[in-house]
Amino acid sequence: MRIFSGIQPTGRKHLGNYIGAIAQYISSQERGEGIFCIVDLHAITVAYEPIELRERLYDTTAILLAAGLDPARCILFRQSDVPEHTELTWLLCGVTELGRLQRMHQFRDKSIAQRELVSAGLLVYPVLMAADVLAYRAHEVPVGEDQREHVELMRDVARRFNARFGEGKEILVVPECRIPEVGARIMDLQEPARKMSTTSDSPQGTVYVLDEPRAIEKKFKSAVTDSGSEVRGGPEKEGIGNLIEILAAVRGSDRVAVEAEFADARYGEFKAAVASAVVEYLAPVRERYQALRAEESALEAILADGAERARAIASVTLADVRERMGVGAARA
Ligand code: AQP
Repeated sequence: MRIFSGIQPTGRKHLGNYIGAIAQYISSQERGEGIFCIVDLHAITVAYEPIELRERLYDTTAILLAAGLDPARCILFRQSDVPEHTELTWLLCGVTELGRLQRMHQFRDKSIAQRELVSAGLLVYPVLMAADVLAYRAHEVPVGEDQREHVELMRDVARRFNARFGEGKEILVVPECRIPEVGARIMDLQEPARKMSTTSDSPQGTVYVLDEPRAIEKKFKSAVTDSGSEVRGGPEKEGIGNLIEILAAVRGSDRVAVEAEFADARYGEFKAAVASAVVEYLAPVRERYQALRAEESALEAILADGAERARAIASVTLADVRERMGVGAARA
């Protein structure tokens, strides 16, 4: 089984990214052939600084390695090192419905948030994401809940391509979305109705993977809850429900077990337990990160090797797609 996922080089990865996506990447190395891509071309669809982009790319690479991605057991590479992604994007634009792109939640939300330019790249973003996955004929895409709509779109693009050009064959694999049962949508600690997010302006509501233990404890201590006192989820209890979800995810257990364990606890005691579990969960990553991040040439070598191996796979798909679409000279 081939597993593919992409992650943006935003550097400051948060607990939502970690639980929803990165933890799944690590465990998928046991289940199949993992291919993981740091998507710098996606990052340029919103306002950004070129110098920072390179720095954040190394930060993200070091976080993934510190979390446990092993280049000997998976492929880890930088999207822009494999030009097949951009060529396939253009080819797939021919089987992608414009109206669907305009209705995508992420496009609508992010285009409203842009102060200067709403780029065409923001609109075409989901086609690039489809190309990322379809180029590898991946079977599974581990992501958080917010990416479900994008995976649905890429499934439709693959189906449409196969119907139009496949002559009865599945030229592009229709991938399955893999969303974790617990922790698929971690919410902001200060605004529990909103997902924890890189671009939200909520530093106290966002727990970063590289936060110091004291900062993590402080954020959980000030997490917004409700006027009640019972540790259980449900309507009007989004804040506590989110903390229950976080504790269940980092312990690898479930919400029911957490609620049962803390049935008699006060909110303060429960928040402290969640904070200490998260500190323990992230500590090994933060400790390994510093040494890995210091060696940029070693990170480059890992990415270059990954790109070469990725390209060997993607170029085969591209040749098939070009052939089927009648683009370029016919194959001998
Ligand atoms: N709150 C979340 N809970 C669970 N999973 C999440 N993901 C993101 N937020 C949550 C998952 O993380 C993976 C990487 O996402 P990305 O490449 O989009 O990285 P990002 O831009 O740094 O993350 P954000 O916070 O999603 O960014 P914005 O601010 O743009 O909203 C994906 O698999 C995603 O599902």
